[in-house]
Amino acid sequence: MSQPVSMSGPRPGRCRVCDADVVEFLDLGAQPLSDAFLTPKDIGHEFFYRLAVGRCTGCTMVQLMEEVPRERMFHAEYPYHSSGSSVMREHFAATARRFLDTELAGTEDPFVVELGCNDGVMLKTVHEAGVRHLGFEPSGSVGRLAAESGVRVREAFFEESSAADLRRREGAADVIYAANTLCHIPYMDSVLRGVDALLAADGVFVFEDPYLGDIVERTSFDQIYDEHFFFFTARSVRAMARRAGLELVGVERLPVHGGEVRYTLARAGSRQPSPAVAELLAEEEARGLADPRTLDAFAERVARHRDELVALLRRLRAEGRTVAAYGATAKSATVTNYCGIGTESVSFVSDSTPAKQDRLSPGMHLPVVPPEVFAKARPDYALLFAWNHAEEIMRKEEDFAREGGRWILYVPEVRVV
Ligand code: DWN
Ligand code: SAH
Ligand code: ZN
Repeated sequence: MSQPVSMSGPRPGRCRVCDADVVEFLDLGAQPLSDAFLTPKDIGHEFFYRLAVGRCTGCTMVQLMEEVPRERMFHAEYPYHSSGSSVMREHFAATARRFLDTELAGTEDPFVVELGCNDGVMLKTVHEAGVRHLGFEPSGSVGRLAAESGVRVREAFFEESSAADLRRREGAADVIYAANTLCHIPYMDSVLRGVDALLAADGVFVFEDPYLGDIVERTSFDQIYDEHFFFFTARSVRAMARRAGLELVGVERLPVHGGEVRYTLARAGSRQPSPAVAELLAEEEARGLADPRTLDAFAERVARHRDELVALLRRLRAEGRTVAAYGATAKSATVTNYCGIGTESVSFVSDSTPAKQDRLSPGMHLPVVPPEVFAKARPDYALLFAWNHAEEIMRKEEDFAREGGRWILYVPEVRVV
């Protein structure tokens, strides 16, 4: 294992990027670990923290007010498998091919490093192309699956010490990549020093994470949970990059996971920023994305959507309808615990992940069952917790709708389809 970094971090209310004051704009209350699916003996021993979000008065970075120690979240039983969605498998295969065909074309003996490679969903393609690579993956449960498909994995957190160690042993990386991982890392200073130690002079650091612009636009408040510490914008990422001697040279909006942005950072002066960077910065400015009033209005909509969802579930229950849920997402911990959705309103959650099945959802203890149980139970309604995979799931479960079942969505609005 690599060296520990200061896990407690600065006092709450100080920015984890620039140390200026952070002002809270949304409190989602006491929450359990979003990916801690329980066995009956775990009941009564759950870890709770206060889930609240604020905005930095200096660099505008939106971030959690309280930090959960990383070992509580990412460990040998981490249950999320990135390859559980065919859309995501294709997304990451295309990402790898893009690196191989453009960024790395012509580079002699290229080296690709990934933070949070999970089950190898992206690096598998890099490995199959015979390209040198390494994935950092602290969660042994999923890292093992990556290794089984031939991917080189280091069971460690990426941070300054582990990155510098890799640089000494294997040389500089041409591409450092992180999908849905950088936003999980409060100790950003250490990670950026690690990137500085490891990145080749003309290399790129590419990462993609849920975009604050989409979260605000769609009121997708369930993107806020323990693992999602930062909520990036082009503006806050550019400020963060500059503090580390890096420049934001590319941005690309992605449709996956309900709306993300892929950011490309390079050493300052090594590349010309693409016009898309200035365009997105201007769009954010025009939308007032960094304006506290925009975030206060978002917080008001969150409370309204909660009230509407709770009212809908109460009405369906009064009418004697049966309601199940679909997708035991990490995101749904926020929804169920913030809205108080327990087994009186949703009888179970269907999920295809073996590590989540036959367990109880964190905090509200909804039983998680395999999809076959969902098909047999034929509930009247299904609350789609995995709304980001709506198309894929509705296609897979077309029998449900054909036989009269209705989907309940709560992003971007509470509605029945
Ligand atoms: O950032 C993160 C993202 C990438 O993944 C992590 N912090 C944790 C995790 O978040 P999540 O659990 O909200 O991710 P998903 O991809 O929305 O989870 C989908 C869930 O639904 C999985 O448990 C698998 C399940 N599923 C299913 O049962 N049938 C998914 C699909 C596509 C299906 O057809
Ligand atoms: N890249 C995958 C996985 C996202 S889940 C995808 O997009 O689907 C986030 C992953 O990051 C988890 O597997 C977790 O174990 C890992 N992780 C958390 N902190 C990390 C760190 N400091 N370095 C590397 N991986 C980390
Ligand atoms: Zn800041």
